[in-house]
Amino acid sequence: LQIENDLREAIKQEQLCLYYQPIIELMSGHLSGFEALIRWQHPTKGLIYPDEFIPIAEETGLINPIGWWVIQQACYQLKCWEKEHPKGLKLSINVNLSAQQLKQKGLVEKIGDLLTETKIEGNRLKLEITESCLLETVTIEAQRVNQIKELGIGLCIDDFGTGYSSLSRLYEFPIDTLKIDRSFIRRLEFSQTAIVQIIVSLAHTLGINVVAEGIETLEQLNHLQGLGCELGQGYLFSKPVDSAKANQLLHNYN
Ligand code: G
Ligand code: G
Ligand code: MN
Ligand code: NA
Repeated sequence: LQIENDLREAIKQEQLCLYYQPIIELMSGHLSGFEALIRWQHPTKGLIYPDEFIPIAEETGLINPIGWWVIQQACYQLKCWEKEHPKGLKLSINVNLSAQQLKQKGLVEKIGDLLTETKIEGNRLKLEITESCLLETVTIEAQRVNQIKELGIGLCIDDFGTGYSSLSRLYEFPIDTLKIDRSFIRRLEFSQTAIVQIIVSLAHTLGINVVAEGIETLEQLNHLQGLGCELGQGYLFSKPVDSAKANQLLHNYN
């Protein structure tokens, strides 16, 4: 496959990069952190979005080196921002993790070493896994999830409400955050608030944080504030931006 070869080359030639989308505290408007979203700066095709190459990376196993690169890059970026904003910057970065990465032996040890090496506290890093990924986990991967948690790293369930939910998994895993899928946020416009309301109250009852995804309008924001949803991201605040622009956002917010 041409794209597979190109992707191998992309890793070597450092054509991959991370974009960052702000995650905002909805009550105060403060910046809580960023979600890292991978992009591929292709030499001839321009900027390629993850939907076009992550599935191929997953099929070919290239997701492991790529995913590892993402985690490293996120830690280096945190380090970099810390230097530029020395006054107690308490940002975190969310990284998306593929199901396959959890199957990797040695993943947790590698992450632990990286945190030690970069002197980054575990709680500055959050790993997002989808609800279907969590449902599929077998014992060994479940152990890995728990070991990740022991490093202090946050665990987020991405696209919550769209996969095959097994609510009992919320008890089995040390989950910090539910990310409400943007399809439910879109429906707030039509006053379909019930599902968001239920997810927020479920999360809060369990002592879990909630992030609303895909907030595009003030009306949606007002609904979410009314429902007590504490965190959000979406085009209303900012689209995903490159690291230089994210750095500017840091200056504006802090
Ligand atoms: O901008 P957006 O097109 O960035 O992202 C589309 C999808 O790609 C999202 O579902 C997101 O979870 C996924 N994605 C983005 N970056 C990464 C990454 O670094 N690793 C994995 N596994 N998925 C990612
Ligand atoms: O599945 P994941 O949540 O990780 O995907 C994030 C995806 O959502 C990225 O493709 C990102 O570019 C996109 N996104 C982020 N904010 C918005 C938004 O406000 N509206 C829409 N339509 N997409 C968004
Ligand atoms: Mn995500
Ligand atoms: Na999501």
